Formats: sequence, C-alpha cells, structure tokens
Amino acid sequence: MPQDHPTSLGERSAPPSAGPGLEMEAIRTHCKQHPKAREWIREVLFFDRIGSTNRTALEMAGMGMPGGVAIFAESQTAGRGRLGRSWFSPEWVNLYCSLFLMPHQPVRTFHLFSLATAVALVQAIQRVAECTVQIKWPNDLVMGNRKVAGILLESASLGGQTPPLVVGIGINVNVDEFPPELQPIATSLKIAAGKPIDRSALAQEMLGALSEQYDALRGSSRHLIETIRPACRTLGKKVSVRTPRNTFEGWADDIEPDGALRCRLGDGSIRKIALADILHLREIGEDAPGP
Ligand code: BT5
Repeated sequence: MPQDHPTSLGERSAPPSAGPGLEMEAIRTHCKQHPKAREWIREVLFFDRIGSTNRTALEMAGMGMPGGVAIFAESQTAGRGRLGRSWFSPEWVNLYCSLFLMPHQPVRTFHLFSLATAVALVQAIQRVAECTVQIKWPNDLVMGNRKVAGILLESASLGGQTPPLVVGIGINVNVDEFPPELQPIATSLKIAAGKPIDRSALAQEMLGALSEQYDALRGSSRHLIETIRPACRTLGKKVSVRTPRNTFEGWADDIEPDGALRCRLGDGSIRKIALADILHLREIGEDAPGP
C-alpha cells in the first residue's frame, strides 16, 4: 500500500504555527449545499501530507473507486506539473487539490476541462482574493509575468471502460517565499493582495465555480470559449510554440471551439495547436499588429 493510501484519509495532525488548516467541515458542507457541486463532488478528502494529490486520485481510479472525489492536501512531497516537471508545494499555506471525475462525456472533450478549470479559478480568485488573474493558455494562471496557479489534467486507461479524469490544481495562496529558481517567475495571492487570503473560503468558492463550469460543458463549448477570451492573456500576443512535431512563432489569434489555439504565422497561414499537443508556449511580448 502506498504511504498516502486513501484509507488514511481524514487523519490530520494539529496545524503548526504556519497558519490554520483547511476547514474540512465547512468545505464539505458547502459542497453538499451547492446545487452543482453536490452533483459533481460526492466526497471531499483531506490529507496533511501526500506525495501528489493527482497520483492518489489516479490510484483511486485504478482501484475501481467511483469518481466524484475532491482530494485536498496541506503539503505535497512529490507535487507534479506537466511533462515530468515538479510543483513546489510548501505546507499549510497553499491549495493543492485534485478532482477525480468520471465525466459522462466523450474523451475527446476532456481537454476542455483544463480551460473550464482555468475560468473557474479566475472567478473564484476574483471573488475571494479580489485579485485579477489572467489565463496563459492552456494551463497557467498568471499575475503580470508571474505564475500563481497551475492545472494538470491526467487520465488512465481502465481497459475498455470510460477513462477517469483527474484535474489537479495548485494555487499559491499565502506562500511568502519561493526557491531561487522560482523567484523570478512565481507569485502568490498574498503577495499580490498584500494580505493573507482565506484558503478555506477560496477552496469553497473554487469547488462551486468548477462544478458550474464543468456542468456547462455538457452543452456546447461556446459559452466557455466566450468567457475565456477576455481572461486569456495569450490572445493578441506573439508566441513561440513547441509541439511534438515542430517549433514555430506566430500571433495567437483566437481559441477554437475545441480549445485549440489558432495562430497566424508570418506568411499569413493559420496553424491550430491542439490542447493535447502543446509542449511549451512562450509569449514573446509584442501586441499583434493591426489587420
Ligand atoms: C503545472 O505544470 O502548472 C501544473 C501544476 C499542477 C499542480 C497541482 S498541485 C495538486 C495536483 N497534484 C499534483 O501533483 N499536481 C497538481 P507545468 O505547466 O508543467 O508547470 C510546472 C513549472 O512551473 C515548473 O517547471 C516550475 O518552473 C514552475 N513551478 C513549479 N512550482 C511552482 C509554483 N508553486 N508556483 C509557480 N510556478 C511553479
């Protein structure tokens, strides 16, 4: 059994002086009472320390457990980002959460959950921290040029059954300091707002907003794409894009109904980058020239 097997769930030590722990009952109650959250999340689990909330969520899926679970941890020892990168996860100050879902939607639409998550986080952060964050397509939330949150979608093959979807969310809420390599590129809501942010309130708002956005995905993606456009910092920027096949530069023009980024190249041709294909996107930082 892995050390952070779900049977140990709910056992938490008293929080240290770093700050109060997440208010488990308040978050669970909010989920039960929220009209959409109670459809999407039937159980909320808490750990003091875990390897990776995403890893545990995938293990639960692999064991055949039913989806609809939100897993929170106060710290992660092996928090992960995309493509084998790591996620800095200091204890008791931030939010680390994974949702283990079994969406009754075609697998090809799973990537839209990444954009829906980004929109929900923008809304929740705006409401609780009163800070404006922007989306850097496809999975970063930024303030200025600094990253404040990241999203990691993972899935697994369960032999013929509908695959599970794990949505991992890391938000730098009240962390004051970063390791040297992150100092130039990361920030937290507390640093931006100049005051500590109520993590439990943010967790509640986040679960409600996520459920509403996921619910809206059952219809068309039109509303999601319309919502994301004004919040997406990448649009209108010159970008350098790396995919498994090539690297190129172009202007980020728009987001397609399937979530792909539409880029206009120097020769006027259009290239669409699917959410599944993006390895790296760097904004070159010029505004798009007029038509
Ligand atoms: C992401 O990856 O941005 C997705 C991060 C998802 C983290 C959550 S926490 C809960 C759940 N459980 C997990 O194990 N993971 C998820 P990516 O786009 O690959 O960005 C990773 C890069 O961001 C790293 O290579 C660093 O440069 C930078 N980074 C690492 N930790 C950071 C932090 N706390 N804040 C800002 N930037 C960070």
